[in-house]
Amino acid sequence: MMIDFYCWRSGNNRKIFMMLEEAGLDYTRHIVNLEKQEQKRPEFLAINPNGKVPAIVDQDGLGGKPFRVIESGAILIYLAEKSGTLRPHDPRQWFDVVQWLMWQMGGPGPMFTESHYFHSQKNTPDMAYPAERYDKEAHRLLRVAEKRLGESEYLAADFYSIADIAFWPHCASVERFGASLDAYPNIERWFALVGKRPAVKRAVAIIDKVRIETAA
Ligand SMILES: N[C@@H](CCC(=O)N[C@@H](CS)C(=O)NCC(=O)O)C(=O)O
Repeated sequence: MMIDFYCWRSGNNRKIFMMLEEAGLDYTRHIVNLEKQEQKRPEFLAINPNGKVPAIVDQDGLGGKPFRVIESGAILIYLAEKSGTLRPHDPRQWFDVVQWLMWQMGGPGPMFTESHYFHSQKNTPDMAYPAERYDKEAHRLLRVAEKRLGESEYLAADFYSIADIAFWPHCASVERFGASLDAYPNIERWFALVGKRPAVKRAVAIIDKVRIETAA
């Protein structure tokens, strides 16, 4: 039985494509077109009351019954648990992973998005202050990752984990808030390393296909 994956082509969804490909799980993608506001339709709100993608429904979920999961970080944990992929059993290693996953969910996830938005508005009256504030925070988070990836091969530890999956898609578009990975050699090294994984290449190819299918 398959996993129904409600998705779009944007960053938080890319994490789930990467994980589904890594775990080799069967899934069906259901495009929720954000440009048509499909995420706010009642039929999708019945799946995710928060009106955002990604969301999954595992038809063979907990207790063998359909189980719905929302929030990309929770979906990554769920899929790691379900498949046993990228799920270290040593509690110390697992909580290192969970900490860096939560760092991404509360830090770069929302902050890079806001920074991108306010960066694009910075010449509009009253927008200079929020643009500067979010740019500063986004660059600070990049410096945190840069230091971390200078000490450790991957984000959470010396092995690839769902924390890397969570951060990777957001690093592909830092120029949207005026940053460049050229200035962050440790992130650049790690970004290339993760990008070489066959599952990541498959996920990127699928997302490109979705982009073509959904081009207006
Ligand atoms: N915290 C959520 C954020 C999800 C999110 O912001 N999704 C975006 C696409 S990447 C979305 O659905 N935006 C449409 C909207 O906000 O109406 C997660 O990590 O899953």
